[in-house]
Amino acid sequence: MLRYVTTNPGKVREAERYLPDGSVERLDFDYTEIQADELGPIAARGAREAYRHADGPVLVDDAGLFVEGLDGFPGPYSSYVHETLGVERVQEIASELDDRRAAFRCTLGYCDGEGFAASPDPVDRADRDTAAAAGPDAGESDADGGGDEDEAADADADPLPVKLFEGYVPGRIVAPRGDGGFGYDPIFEHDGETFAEMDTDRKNAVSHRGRALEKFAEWYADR
Ligand code: ITT
Ligand code: NA
Repeated sequence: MLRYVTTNPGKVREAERYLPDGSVERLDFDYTEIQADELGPIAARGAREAYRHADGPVLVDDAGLFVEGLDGFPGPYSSYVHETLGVERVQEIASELDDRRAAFRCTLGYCDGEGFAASPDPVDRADRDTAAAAGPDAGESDADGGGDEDEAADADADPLPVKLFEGYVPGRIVAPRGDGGFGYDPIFEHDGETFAEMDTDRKNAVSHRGRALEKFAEWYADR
């Protein structure tokens, strides 16, 4: 049994569409989210902590909203900003900006205590999205830049292997519309619709989490 480790049931609702019936259950565990400027190291550390807690295979899901006109803020701080400012005030702040483009990013971290034959690296970055994209860490050169040092240092400190899968979707911040989804969905518009106006399948078809889950499911099927 794979445990999808999150305090957020909305994430599991989306994830279930990608995994065989009955093969995944939610583990409501609030792993430590380290402070970092990228999602990868947060997911890697979280996956190791969750694996030790669950004593079995786990998938953690770290996501964030990166607003272009705010240099990628709130990014890795999206959860804290959601709890403190809230969606409405993030939208108000964004409405003052010239550049309201934004992106959602999702990093899944898988850990089952084993190594990964195809990827001798404890943290495999091969699945990283390299699309030219909104957000401060977008683009290939940045993606291969500073982050690797963090991962290496992280890996040195804790050699338990973690495999990462990343997904990204561009959009823009708009006044709230729709009542589906969760979190920042009402203010994130993609292709003329907010994520809160889409049902789960349509959000999955374009979303950051859908892209990451697709990569994970393909890899996991051969595991
Ligand atoms: P866990 O960490 O326990 O999984 P969380 O909701 O705190 O749950 P994140 O830290 O990954 O998850 O998410 C950061 C914030 O971004 C949080 O406020 C989420 O509600 C929001 N968020 C994540 N994915 C989202 C999505 O697909 N659509 C809208 N908001 C999302
Ligand atoms: Na969180």
